[in-house]
Amino acid sequence: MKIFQTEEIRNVALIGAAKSGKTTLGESMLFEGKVINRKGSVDDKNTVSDYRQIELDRQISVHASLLHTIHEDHKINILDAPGFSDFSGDIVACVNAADTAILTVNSQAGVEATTENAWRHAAAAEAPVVFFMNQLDHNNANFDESIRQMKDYFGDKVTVVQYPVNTGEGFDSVIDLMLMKMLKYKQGGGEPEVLDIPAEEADKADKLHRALVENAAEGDEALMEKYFENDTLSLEETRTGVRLGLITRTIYPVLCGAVKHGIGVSRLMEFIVHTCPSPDKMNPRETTAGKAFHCDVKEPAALFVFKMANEQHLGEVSMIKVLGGTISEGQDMINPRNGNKERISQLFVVNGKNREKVDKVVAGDIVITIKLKEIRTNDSLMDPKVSDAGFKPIVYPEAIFTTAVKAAASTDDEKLGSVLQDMHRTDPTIIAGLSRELRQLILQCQGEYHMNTIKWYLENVHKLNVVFYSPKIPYRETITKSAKADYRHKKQSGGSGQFGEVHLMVQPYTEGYKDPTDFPVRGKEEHTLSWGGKLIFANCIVGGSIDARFMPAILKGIMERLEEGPLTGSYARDIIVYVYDGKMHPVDSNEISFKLAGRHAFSDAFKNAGPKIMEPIYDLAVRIPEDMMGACMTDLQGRRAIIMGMDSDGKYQIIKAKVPLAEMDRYSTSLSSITSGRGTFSMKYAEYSQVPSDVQTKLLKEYEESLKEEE
Ligand SMILES: Nc1nc2c(ncn2[C@@H]2O[C@H](COP(=O)(O)OP(=O)(O)OP(=O)(O)O)[C@@H](O)[C@H]2O)c(=O)[nH]1
Ligand SMILES: [Mg+2]
Repeated sequence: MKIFQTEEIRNVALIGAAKSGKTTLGESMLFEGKVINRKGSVDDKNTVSDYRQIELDRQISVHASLLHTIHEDHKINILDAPGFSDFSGDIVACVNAADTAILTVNSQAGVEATTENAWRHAAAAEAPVVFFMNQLDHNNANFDESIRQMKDYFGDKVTVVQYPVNTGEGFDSVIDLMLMKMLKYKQGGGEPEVLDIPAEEADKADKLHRALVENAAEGDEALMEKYFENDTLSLEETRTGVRLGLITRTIYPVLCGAVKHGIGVSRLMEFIVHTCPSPDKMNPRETTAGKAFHCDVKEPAALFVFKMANEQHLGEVSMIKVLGGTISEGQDMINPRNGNKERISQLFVVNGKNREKVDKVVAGDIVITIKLKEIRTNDSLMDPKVSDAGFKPIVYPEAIFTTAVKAAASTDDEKLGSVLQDMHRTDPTIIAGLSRELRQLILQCQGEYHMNTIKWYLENVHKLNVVFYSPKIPYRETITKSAKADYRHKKQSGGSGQFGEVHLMVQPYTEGYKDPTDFPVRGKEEHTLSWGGKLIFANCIVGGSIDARFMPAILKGIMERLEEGPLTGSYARDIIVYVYDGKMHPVDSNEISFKLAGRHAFSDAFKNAGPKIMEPIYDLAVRIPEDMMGACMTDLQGRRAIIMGMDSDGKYQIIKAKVPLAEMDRYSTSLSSITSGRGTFSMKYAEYSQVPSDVQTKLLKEYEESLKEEE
């Protein structure tokens, strides 16, 4: 394959609404570029992009695919992203790696929740966006209404570059406001017939052309001057203006078609080549050391791993974007994360699962490589000259869904843990780890559908049957008043016996607490507990009733009980223990006896000290469309939420609330169904607070029952 130079490369990410036609568009672009000679379809399960078994089973895109096509001797790299929000990890990777996002809109549906999701990720990555309004061959396609919605959601910089003449069955023609021509396509695609704009469209076309040229001129002073001088811009000037506006995100052009029938595809490719920026025209990338790095063949060699994948027959594959210089087979590079040397062994240009070896790639290109020694998503490989820092990492969306998971056969639990760790390598939005406190394997991801995808892989690829269940809540226990208790541990069994007696008092720990006056406090140790909160251990022994050497054993006994709280086995916290009396036996007293006496005395005192269960409370921010406020509030009230305030954000409202974690199981699924996928939320741990008494009663009962089960 020819080596393409930086200016001959365009990188686009196909993002947009679920099922709006991204994969079909990718397939059509390959067909138009003669990279394939037979066009597959998602319905026939034979597209180049959706080639994985899970994608064939479900007829949706689950993972991003890398494709490429050719137009006028330019190479267009295409990253076909999934549309469903559960796969946002890959959407984010694609918009970060590409230079322009082509955001498809289904003209029957306008702006959908998944359209907004794609937009949000493109905006976060500061990626240029070109809209492609698709599916205009449907009788209920509505171009004008979709444009209205797009302006409403994404602002006035949404700029019509093409509009359809005859939507619905038989759709074949569009007015192109940049070329000021009518393009008439054959069913199946190919180059369109270029016709004059019909008289009845002239006024509308002129008006929209003016708006386009004005928006194009706005991004650049020289163009603005030309525009004032000549009252218009040439085609080349308009292209330049739109390109600058794309880079600065001050113009979002809209093209249109019906990609299933090839309508609009060749012109979109021409637009990508002539108007979208080549990689060297993009703003420089920043390294973690704050240095700006220009995507230029003259710069030192540099590449960024934006995605990893496991491919049949190839094993682990790294998708890379070359961000500087030239990368050749056999080249040595440095990974700034660990200082390791990595040798580039093989480079492939790919189209889905088909690949072609190349010996060299130039700055701006996107290819795959294999057999790197120790590599992760977000790693950079740099020329030794500039190996002090890599590129800034992609920031993945935070997990919004948490579940506990276990293998159906407990002997598989270890394998499950390590498979999930592996999955994190190829999808950083899958986060799994064993919680020591909850004694559960906790899986976090982007939603219930994402979880089911993980399940599919576990079952079909790793032959692991798994069970998902609710994660436990990390409750805490504490006390609300002071109480005293004594405990004597005594055991006489033949030879030497065991004896220890401890009298203690417990009191809640609060800032600025006061010590009791019944006994002198001689020494105090403050322990910050690893699970949060404090334990103050006070030695109030007078007259040597317990030897100082037994105090650590008493503390140990108390600590053990704190780790497994007396009420529900959860961690206890924020307690002061005053050990003020006790007894020893000259022969039988030893550490173990005092440990046990301390533990039991503490437990007894705790139970009489108004013990309370505390639960984690989270700060929740829910972003929803205004008209869904009512339903969302009602739902939150059912979750014991306390509403803290409200903010507006354009057409959206942000509800801020404090909610108990225990009420938030599968919240992403409920919110999605209440808001038809439009609502989003984020959650952050805030504090522990006492559970209401009915909840406490329920928890105590549950714990008792679980103890019985264990017996
Ligand atoms: N009539 C018509 N159908 C289309 C068009 N484009 C795509 N489709 C159909 O719409 C469905 C979804 O197409 P895909 O290409 O899988 O859409 P996608 O955006 O890649 O979907 P995801 O990646 O799963 O979000 C398929 O049945 C396509 O055949 C079009 O222009 N016209
Ligand atoms: Mg797709």
